Amino acid sequence: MRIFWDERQRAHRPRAEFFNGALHPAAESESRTDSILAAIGPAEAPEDHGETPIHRVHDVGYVAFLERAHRDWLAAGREGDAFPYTFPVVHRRLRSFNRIDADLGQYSIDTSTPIGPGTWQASYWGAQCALSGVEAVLGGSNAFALCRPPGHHAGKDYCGGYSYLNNAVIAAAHAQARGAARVAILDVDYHHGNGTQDMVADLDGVRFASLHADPLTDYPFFWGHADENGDKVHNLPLPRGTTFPAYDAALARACDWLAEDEPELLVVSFGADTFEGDPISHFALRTDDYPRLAGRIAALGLPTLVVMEGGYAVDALGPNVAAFLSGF
Ligand code: OKP
Ligand code: ZN
Repeated sequence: MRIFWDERQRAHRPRAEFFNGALHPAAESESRTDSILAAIGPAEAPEDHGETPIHRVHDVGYVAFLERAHRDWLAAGREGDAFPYTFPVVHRRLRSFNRIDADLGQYSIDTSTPIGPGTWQASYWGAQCALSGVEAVLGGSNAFALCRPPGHHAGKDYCGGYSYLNNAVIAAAHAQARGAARVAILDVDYHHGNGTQDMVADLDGVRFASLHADPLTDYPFFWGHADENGDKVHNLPLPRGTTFPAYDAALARACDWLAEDEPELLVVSFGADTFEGDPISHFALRTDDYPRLAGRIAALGLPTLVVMEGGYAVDALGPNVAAFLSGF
């Protein structure tokens, strides 16, 4: 398993996120990286594939916004991380403004995803890890892209859920550009990958299956329900409290559905926030469940890229990631 990580990803250091009527310390912290690196050993730096593979799936205006948002924020006389506060509610007219607060609302779905001075740099290099991971997989070795910040809540033209660039979708589209006709994306983070689901709608030959907490009870609420399922999307919402036997049964169904399409390559969005000790999540997987979980995915027998998504029990995060990767 080749491992990709870039030190420039450390530049994203969100201080706080807003929910339940208050600011809380950001759960998606830089210490997550140290826990993972300590457990899985040395990583390779990615190659720079530039912005072309990002523009293949993200809106040009959105990417330009990510690059300049924090400068505009400072120019408006603000300090700290940039946060949105007004959103273009469904059916309101989108237009271009010369106002950072309008841009933040237009390109965000929530108030958990602040933009700081290093957010673009970190997201860019995280995406490069995913792209180098694809190259490794096409070269015959499975790969793990230690993407931080995560990506699966980011859509074509929006950030959300601590995610700015959708690493899994950038990787899948790059694999297609390099010749893979059919690519499967399997999302095993605790939260539904709404951004991935939205973006996959625009990609012929890409299927998305996801196991996640029922959005009736958990973020992102407005996506991830079973009645969204169709030819390209297979959501398997699970109740809070889910333990490994029920999780594994749902995973078997997800894998069978992905295999039907005979994909040439698999991208796994892996979140360790399904862990019993996760501070913001409510499943009950244990560290020694992760090798078996990964074993079922590996049994698909596909060239596989794993991209990192969530996981917030920082001390257990490294051991959980190492346990998962050991199953391949
Ligand atoms: C990102 B990933 C916390 C409210 C904030 C945002 C969750 C983002 C999860 N109680 N919710 O999928 O791990
Ligand atoms: Zn998550």
